[in-house]
Amino acid sequence: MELNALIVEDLSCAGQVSLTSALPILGAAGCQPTVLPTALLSTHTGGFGNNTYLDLSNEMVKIIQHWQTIPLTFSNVLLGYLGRQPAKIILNCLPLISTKNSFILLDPVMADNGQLYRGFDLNYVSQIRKLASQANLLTPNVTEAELLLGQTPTNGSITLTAAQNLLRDLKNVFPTTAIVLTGVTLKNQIAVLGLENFSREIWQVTATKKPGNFFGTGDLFASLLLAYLIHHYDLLTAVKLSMNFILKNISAFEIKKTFDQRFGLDYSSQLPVLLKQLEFKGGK
Ligand code: PXL
Repeated sequence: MELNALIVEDLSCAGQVSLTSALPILGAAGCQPTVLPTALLSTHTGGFGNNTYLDLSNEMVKIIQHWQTIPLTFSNVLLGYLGRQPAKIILNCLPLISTKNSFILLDPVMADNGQLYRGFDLNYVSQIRKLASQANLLTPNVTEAELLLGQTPTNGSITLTAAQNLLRDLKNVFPTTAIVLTGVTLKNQIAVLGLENFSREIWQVTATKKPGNFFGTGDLFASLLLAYLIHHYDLLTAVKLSMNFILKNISAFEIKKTFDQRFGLDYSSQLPVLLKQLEFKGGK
């Protein structure tokens, strides 16, 4: 995979979500990230009250039009929180900014714990469903997986068997897309399940669940995953390393119990580890 990446996500000014974590991770990993911001917000929409929201759909169209005049296409594309209209725009523009061989990771950021994020509705879900069929890798959490399947979301806590069924059902709907189902909570464990294109076998990576609910963890996970994949790690190893990165960061925060988790995870302590792993892999 070539060392370039386009990140299509919102810019939430405060709180480490979306672009504010994907950009430093993919930049540090030497992936020369280019950004296409979908919306500008004062904070993410999850718990800070009346956040501002500027939809950047019109600007995105102009940015892409300009890109058509310069030699710029992307071998890797990370699609995350796409705002309201932007999902439609991306559907139209994806062929213009990617090539036939581009690797598209769609993190269908739209819901968690049984609830759509503020500002999203079932129309957005259906746009994301269309996009998902064009992605090479999909990384939904349990609620997003249920929504993609047209199911009424549960509260996000399911059994292992139900999670495996969810994964298989998704694979039937999106047969050419590898799927990593995140945030499967099993008693005191947290699991990530994967189903790839070359095998019908589901794999699972499990870790002890850490207390707390840091915002932006899913965004961080998707950007780490892409960074490792670009550096030729296989998907299962990339998932293990990404989970490890996040769990180590959370441990660092357990010491600071008063930290307001709405501001997201400070990933900085693990960046040297990431760089060492990528250096070892010889990609930099
Ligand atoms: O971390 C997911 C996310 C990304 N971007 C925005 C959000 C959220 C979750 O609440 O509100 C704007």
